[in-house]
Amino acid sequence: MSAAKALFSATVIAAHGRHYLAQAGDQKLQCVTRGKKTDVAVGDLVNLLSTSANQAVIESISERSTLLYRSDQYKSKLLAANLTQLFIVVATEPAFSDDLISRALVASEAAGIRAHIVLNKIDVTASLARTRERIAVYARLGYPVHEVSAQAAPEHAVATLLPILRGESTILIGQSGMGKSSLINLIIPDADIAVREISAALDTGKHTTTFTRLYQIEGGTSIIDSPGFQEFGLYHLSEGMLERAFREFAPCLGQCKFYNCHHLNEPACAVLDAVQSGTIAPHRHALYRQLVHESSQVLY
Ligand SMILES: Nc1nc2c(ncn2[C@@H]2O[C@H](COP(=O)(O)OP(=O)(O)O)[C@@H](O)[C@H]2O)c(=O)[nH]1
Ligand SMILES: [Mg+2]
Ligand SMILES: [Zn+2]
Repeated sequence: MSAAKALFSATVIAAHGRHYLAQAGDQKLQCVTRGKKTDVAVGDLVNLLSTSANQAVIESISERSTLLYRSDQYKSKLLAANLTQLFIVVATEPAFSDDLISRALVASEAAGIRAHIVLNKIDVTASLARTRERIAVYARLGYPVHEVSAQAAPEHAVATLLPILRGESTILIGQSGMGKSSLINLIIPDADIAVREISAALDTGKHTTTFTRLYQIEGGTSIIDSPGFQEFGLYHLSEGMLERAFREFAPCLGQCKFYNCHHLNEPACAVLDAVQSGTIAPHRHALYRQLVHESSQVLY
C-alpha cells in the first residue's frame, strides 16, 4: 500500500459540468470526481484528496440531510444538497408562471425543504394588485410570502430577507428577469467578484450564469444562486410522493371511495370533489395530473 494521504473535508460551492469548486476554510479547490461519477451537488460536504496546490479529487460525499433535484424523461439533475429552504423569486413583471411556482413547491415538499415566495418589484404598481391575487393562492396554502423591491427599496429588501436567511441554507430559484441577481447582489455585496473568481476557476467563459454557486456568509448561513430556468421537470416523483406534495390534498387523502384512488377520474374521489367545490385550485390539480403523467414516462 502506498503512503496514505490525508483526506480533508470541504463544501462544494459551484458545479459546471463535471468540474466542481470546493471550499475548505479560505481555500478554493478545483475538483473532479473519480471515473464518470456525476452525483456531486452544490452544497455537498465532500472528502477531498489533494492532487496539487489548488486541485483535488472528490473521494466521497457525506450523507446529505436533503437533496433537491429536477428531472426529465431521461435523467435527473441534482440542484443542490443540504438545503433547509427554497426561495421562489417572482415579480410583478414580467409575468411569472404558476406552473413553475407549483413545481418548485412540489419539489421542496418532496425533498423536505421549507419553501418561501419572494415577490419582487412591488414598485411596479400597475400590475401589483393582480400579482398579489395570483400569489394569494400560495399564501392560503401556508407558504410565507415576502414582498420586496430590490430596486426601489433595497434596504427594506435586505431587512426583510436577511433574518430569514440567517443560519439556514437557502437556494434562490426563479425565471430570468424576476430580479434574482439584483437580490443576491444586495444580500451578498461581493457576489460579482465571487462569480468572476468561480468562472475563472471553472473556466466557464466570461458572462455565463449557467452554473449554480453557493455563497457562505457569516456563521452557518449559505445562499445558493441557481441559473434561471424555464422548465422544472419532476419525472422522478412517484404518484404517492406527488399526492403528499400538494399540501391542500392532505385533508382528502384516505377519504376517497377507492383506497388506491389516483385522484384523476375516479368516482367519489375526495380530491376531485374539493376541486369541484373550489377548495382546491383547478390549476393545482391540473398540474398534479400532468406530474402523474410525467412520472409514468420515465425511461431510467
Ligand atoms: N422596477 C423594478 N425593476 C427591478 C427590480 N429588481 C430588479 N429589477 C430589474 O429587472 C431586471 C431583471 O433583474 P435581474 O436581477 O437581472 O433578474 P434575474 O434574471 O432574475 O437575475 C433588471 O433590469 C433589473 O434592473 C425591482 O425591484 N423593481
Ligand atoms: Mg440573473
Ligand atoms: Zn381520490
